[in-house]
Amino acid sequence: MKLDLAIRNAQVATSSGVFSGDIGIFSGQIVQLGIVGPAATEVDATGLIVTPGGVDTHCHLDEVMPGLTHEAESFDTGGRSALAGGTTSAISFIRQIPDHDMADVVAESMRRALRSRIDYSFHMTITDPTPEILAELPPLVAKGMRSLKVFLTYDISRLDDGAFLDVLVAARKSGAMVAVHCENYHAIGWLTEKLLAAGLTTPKYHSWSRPKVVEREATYRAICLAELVDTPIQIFHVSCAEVAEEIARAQARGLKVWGETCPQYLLLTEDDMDRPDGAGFMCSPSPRTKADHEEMWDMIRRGVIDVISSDHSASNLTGVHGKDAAGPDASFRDIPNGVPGVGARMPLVFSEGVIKGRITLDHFVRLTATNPAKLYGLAPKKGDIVIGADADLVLWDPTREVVLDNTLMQHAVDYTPYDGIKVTGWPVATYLRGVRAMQDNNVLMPEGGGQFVPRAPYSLAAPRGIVPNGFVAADI
Ligand code: DUC
Ligand code: ZN
Ligand code: ZN
Repeated sequence: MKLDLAIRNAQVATSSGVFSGDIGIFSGQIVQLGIVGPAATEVDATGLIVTPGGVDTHCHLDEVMPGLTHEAESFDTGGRSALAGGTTSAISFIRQIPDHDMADVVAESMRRALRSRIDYSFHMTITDPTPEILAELPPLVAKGMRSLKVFLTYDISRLDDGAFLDVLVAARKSGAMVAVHCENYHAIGWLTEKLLAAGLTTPKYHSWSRPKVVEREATYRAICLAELVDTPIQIFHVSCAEVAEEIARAQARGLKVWGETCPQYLLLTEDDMDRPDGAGFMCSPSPRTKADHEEMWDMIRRGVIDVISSDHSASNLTGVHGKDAAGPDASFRDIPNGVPGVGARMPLVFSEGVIKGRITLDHFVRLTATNPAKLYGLAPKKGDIVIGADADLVLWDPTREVVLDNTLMQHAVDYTPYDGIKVTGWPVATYLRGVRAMQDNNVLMPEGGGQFVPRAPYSLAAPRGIVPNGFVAADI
């Protein structure tokens, strides 16, 4: 058989180790590894490292919001940024919108995603689990959107404990994973009122309004409620070791609880929000301190945190929907949360993790590709360099030094919070299903080149079969 593409003489980094050799690709898939046969297209990767394409399982791209508005980042521009930074698949969000059937929002989201340059799937965010909405979920999960997302804070989206339990049970019954944003809504609201009344309104007080303990309390509560009804969960965007400790305790008890963090909790600090452009660093949970970053790397090395996603959430600094839209003296309460990061994630983790010696190369692969792909049912197609997987690959120059700036991100957002950070190691080429999608910062994959990836039932999302009593098991 003549291969379509051979990538030769690379350091090939897989989830289980690194070897020197070739990768053979036919019809978009990896078909040979080691020493491979002749190919129509030959790529010499001498001196380069090849990793699987990044899998970013927490990425807000053109999410349909109330009023059916558009976000700053479309699937086109977000996909362009992803490819520039070595990410080939993402899971975005389909949010329940008041007075709309879930199926309508699914249809609109699918329409928007037709512009994607990368492969994609969706989490479905449930903001009001009425019986009608819950009844809509099983067929949508069966179509491959095999995960639900809930918020325990934010006025427009938070669920109370009973509603959260309803979603957990709906997920268990339909075979979906649940992702949870954990912060205590009432504590944040109460603290916010007190801060604003005291005149403490600037972006730095965003972090004062949501200290670690509000994240830790909600994480512990989410874990307990998930244990009560035996539903696997992933805790989104863990910001500090105190929160990760709650996950570690749950894991030690054998619960199916996983933890994700993001580059903002490994690089940004609460002091960044005290800069003149501090609004650009506001996200929730809040960035913490440099000491917290090191503790989080420990949690990563221990395996308590096993996924690093971007939580790419794009508000411009300027413009009508931007972070400065409420004026220069706006209180932190009125400034949109979220930082862009889909393009920066892989280079930042490669440089801060692998090059600085905090993690091994195969651990980098697991954190940024294999584990998220497994946890959300994208494996074995996505997330590793193995025979039969999609040929989603990144070629890295491990010696290239690059100072990040917004142009390199290639997203639609007007800033990056990582501006000025120097990284060592840079993606020089990205392949999606065997097609060269980026070369030397030029994104070649056209708008619409990405595909929806339906996710089949998978074991990590299955319940353990351990509940407090027979009533919970059988009747709820
Ligand atoms: N936090 C979220 O929960 N979602 C998007 C942005 C943010 O900062
Ligand atoms: Zn969140
Ligand atoms: Zn998010």
